[in-house]
Amino acid sequence: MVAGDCSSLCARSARNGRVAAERRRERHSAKDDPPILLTIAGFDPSCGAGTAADLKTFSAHNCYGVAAITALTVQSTLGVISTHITHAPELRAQLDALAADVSIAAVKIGMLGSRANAAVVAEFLDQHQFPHVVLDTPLKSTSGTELLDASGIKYLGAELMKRAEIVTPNIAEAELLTGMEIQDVAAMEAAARKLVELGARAVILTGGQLERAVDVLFDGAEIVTLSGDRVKSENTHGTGCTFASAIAAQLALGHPLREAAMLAKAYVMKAIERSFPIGKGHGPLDHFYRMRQEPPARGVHEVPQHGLHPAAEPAAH
Ligand code: PXL
Repeated sequence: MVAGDCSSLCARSARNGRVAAERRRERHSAKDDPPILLTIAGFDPSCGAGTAADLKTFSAHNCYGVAAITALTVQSTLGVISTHITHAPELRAQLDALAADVSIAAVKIGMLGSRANAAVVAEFLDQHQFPHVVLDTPLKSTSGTELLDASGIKYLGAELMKRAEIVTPNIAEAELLTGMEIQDVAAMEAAARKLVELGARAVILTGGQLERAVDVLFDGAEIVTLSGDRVKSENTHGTGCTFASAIAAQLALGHPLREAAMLAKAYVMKAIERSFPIGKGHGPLDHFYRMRQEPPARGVHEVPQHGLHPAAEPAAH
């Protein structure tokens, strides 16, 4: 075969592929498709936190996830070794490519790395007005590595908080953002109010570090405390990312804010409870615990009553 034959054949088969894909799209009804959620966050190679945790959470809620990477972190379950922040134009290009292609039902924002990236995200949100935006605020890793630079933290407080439907800091992050000291639930409530004064539309301040795992939700009108038992586990890496992503998924699925927060808290508690260690340090949650059924107890068997075999059907008289 000569080269010309091959290239015209290839062009024809590519054209046929495109036409077939177009026909499939036309026949397809989008009504029952899962919502598409975008995470804007860093990559953690141990896949406990960041984009990997977010995408697993979206999938566990029957949503489809896409991701724009703000940083490559070098880390394992033992902690963060280094971070390599994505340059702002590259982040912008990822966001533009995704928004031009898919319809985004909700955005979850995690590690941003730099003020320049935070500014790109603010601009992107202004341009698109997405139905739901959840802003998580990972500022430092547990091992102390900076996840957002100092001017980025100021920018987040002044510019990003007001663009989100809900902000989800933990106690240490709320202390950094408000300058307040938080040691009990009363102080959590005061800090949640302060964050709303500073521009947040709603805040859920997570108190996983406290003896009782109480979260405080303030939507500018009413304070709601969500309490739960502290789940004892070493496998808590990525809890914040998972919680914020679960809220984004529940909002995209149509739940109102308070309900979305309660469902997300229940999911996170169960995912910690069912977690398993994968390395020598803090392991991830089990995002897919719902897919892992406990095996039946030994000697106990569920016998289907109908439809297995004519012998299993009730006799017709
Ligand atoms: O858990 C906060 C967090 C978020 N995102 C990324 C991280 C971490 C903590 O290490 O690495 C990418």
